[in-house]
Amino acid sequence: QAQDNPYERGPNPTVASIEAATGPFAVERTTVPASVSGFGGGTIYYPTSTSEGTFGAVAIAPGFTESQSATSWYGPRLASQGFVVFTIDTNGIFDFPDDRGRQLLAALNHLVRSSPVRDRVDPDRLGVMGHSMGGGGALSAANSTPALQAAIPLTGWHTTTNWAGLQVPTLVIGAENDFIASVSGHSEPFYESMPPTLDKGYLELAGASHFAPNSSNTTIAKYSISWLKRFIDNDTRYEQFLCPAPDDRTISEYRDTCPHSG
Ligand code: 9J3
Repeated sequence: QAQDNPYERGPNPTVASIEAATGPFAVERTTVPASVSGFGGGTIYYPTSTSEGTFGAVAIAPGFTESQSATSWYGPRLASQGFVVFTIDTNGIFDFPDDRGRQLLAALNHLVRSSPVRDRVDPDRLGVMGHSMGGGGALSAANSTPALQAAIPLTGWHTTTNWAGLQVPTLVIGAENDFIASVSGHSEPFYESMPPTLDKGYLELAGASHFAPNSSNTTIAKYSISWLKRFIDNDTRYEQFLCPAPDDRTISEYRDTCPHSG
């Protein structure tokens, strides 16, 4: 049977495949030096295969005082599912969210124009993620750049709570026991402020702290993979994991706009 979605990559997904520590693609990495302009360098994780064409890509920013090591686990985890993943360092570890957002966009620009893997990336299928102030940066980048295909703030922190202009499909991931970026002060108002017509989700990690996104987490991985696949790759094979809303015991609350339209 002919595949009618040109962006679909990899075999048909299962719960086991999105929960797995690694996906079907072998992954290599390359280092981008801090001397690059616009952001602080980073590490690009990419599928070695060139037989399926280009891949979508996502840039990931760390939080306040953090380096790329805080987000390293996303590299192999997401790239092995069929994405080019760029975990970045920011120019300064104290940079605020909007600055981190501009740096995420600079990183994506570098990725598709100048990086050694530029020929492997589809420049029209890009997304942003980030932890805490890096998650605030992901929101900021998505707000300024509607051509992005997906955003995932991870226990995001931003002084702006009104994202009514956002047009990028966004999965807001918060943590129930986050006392640094409380869900009541950050993730929940972020989600609620976004247009009701937007493809958006709110996933609250049960019993988790602000720093849950900094180490391997199967709940974060399986729904981030599903969101990126669904909106960067237009891969409706993953809609089954997002709609109807997930009811994992590791999720204290999920809000959605199912069924997705984009
Ligand atoms: O990136 C973050 O962890 C932001 C939380 C924070 O400490 O903000 C205080 C200014």
